[in-house]
Amino acid sequence: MSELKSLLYQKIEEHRPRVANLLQKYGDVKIADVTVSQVLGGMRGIKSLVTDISYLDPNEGIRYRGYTLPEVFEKLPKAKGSEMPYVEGLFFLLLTGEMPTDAQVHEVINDFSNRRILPRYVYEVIDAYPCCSHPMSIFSSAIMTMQRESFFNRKYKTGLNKMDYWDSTYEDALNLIAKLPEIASYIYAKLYRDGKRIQSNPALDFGANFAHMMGKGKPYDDVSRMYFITHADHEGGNVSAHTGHLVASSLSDVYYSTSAMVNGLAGPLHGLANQEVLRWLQDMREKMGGEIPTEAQMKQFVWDTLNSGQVIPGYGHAVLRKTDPRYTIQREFCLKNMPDYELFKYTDLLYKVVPQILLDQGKAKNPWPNVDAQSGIIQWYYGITEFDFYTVLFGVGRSLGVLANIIWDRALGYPLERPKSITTDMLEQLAGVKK
Ligand code: HAX
Repeated sequence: MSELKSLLYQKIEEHRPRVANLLQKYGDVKIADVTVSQVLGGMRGIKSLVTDISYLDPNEGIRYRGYTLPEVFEKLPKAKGSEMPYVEGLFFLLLTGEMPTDAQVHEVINDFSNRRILPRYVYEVIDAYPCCSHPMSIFSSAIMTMQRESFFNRKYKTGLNKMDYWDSTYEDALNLIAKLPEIASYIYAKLYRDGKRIQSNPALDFGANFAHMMGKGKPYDDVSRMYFITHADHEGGNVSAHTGHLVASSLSDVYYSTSAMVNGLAGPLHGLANQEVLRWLQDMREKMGGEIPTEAQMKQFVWDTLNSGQVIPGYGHAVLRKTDPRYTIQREFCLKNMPDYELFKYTDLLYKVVPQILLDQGKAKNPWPNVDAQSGIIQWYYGITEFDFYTVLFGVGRSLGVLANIIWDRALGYPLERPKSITTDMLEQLAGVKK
């Protein structure tokens, strides 16, 4: 058994009694009341999910296993000559809660490498898609196609003990994660590079191999590592993480759950916002004829967007109430690597003007930028200008967190998710509007 799996097993054994104790002795303890506006308002702030993998503080931003993002980037092992940590190290941290050693990370790198080969039929499914399809729909289908490989399903049919669900789910999850860079880069090759596939290199880690298959050298390997790590997890309630958890709660396998997660990510209020930012910026760039806008012109452009009833993509958040640290990490990368880049100047100017405009408009609860305000600029700078593809990158990263969560869901025996709905009549009665 790998060190990762045996350490995980030990952690699961330690954790199970905590959940059992809570349920047996403290099951009736009240956590909070729920208001009408929460029920009608997308369940904002209702504490009804548990995950130990990450926690989102509205003012501080995300912590992975208790570590802030800057700490994660500082403490995780890095390849020689790289500024960004190995993605495999992050997965180790998410699963076990422990910072891995270099040797532990290399064991995961080898493990992923051994699981990376895609069945031929996945390429055929990708090839069969009509040319104008969105990369996210192809990504979702490619994952779905592999459902027949599910180890968990095969074991379940033979009469699997509930305590052992996590083991085959772990195998499925690692098999899937290891294949995602291959799937994503082939979708890119198929849609935008005449289908010219670059074979993976088994000697490379997750980030470097993805860069290699995208036809990019350094520093795109670090860009990929940074991208996958910053997008990996954002606690349990966001649409993608929640969808993955929800679908898996019916004991659907990780292929069904991850494909569903990807579908949730593909909406413009969630992961697709990264492509919307670029679409919006390119529109502005066209109007400016290549000139950098003045502050006044930028303000006008932002107001025009708001006045036409659209949202400013990349700004606002359902939980965060400050600048997203995922934005800050990427902004610092830009300041270091592309301070004079035209599009970076656009985003920098937006950072200056948008928050005050959103405050003046008085609607958005959070006027600050989120992860998507900055990420596409970096991709564009390194030659990935097909912005429809950006959410696929998000999906590869988000799979790390979602799958780590699903393994733990199985380990702790979390039940089928089934909240209660009520009618508008009942709400009116509860509010005292109707007798
Ligand atoms: N531009 C314009 N208006 C905005 C806004 C923005 N960026 N953010 C919020 N608002 C508006 C809302 O549309 C809402 O208007 P109505 O009352 O007319 O419906 C009002 O302000 C209150 O919304 P809120 O409570 O502040 O925000 P929500 O929790 O409802 O929504 C969203 C959070 C992220 C969906 C929202 O801020 C938004 O649409 N942002 C732009 C799209 C975006 O960047 N999405 C990515 C978010 C991060 C993420 O998940 N990445 O994957």
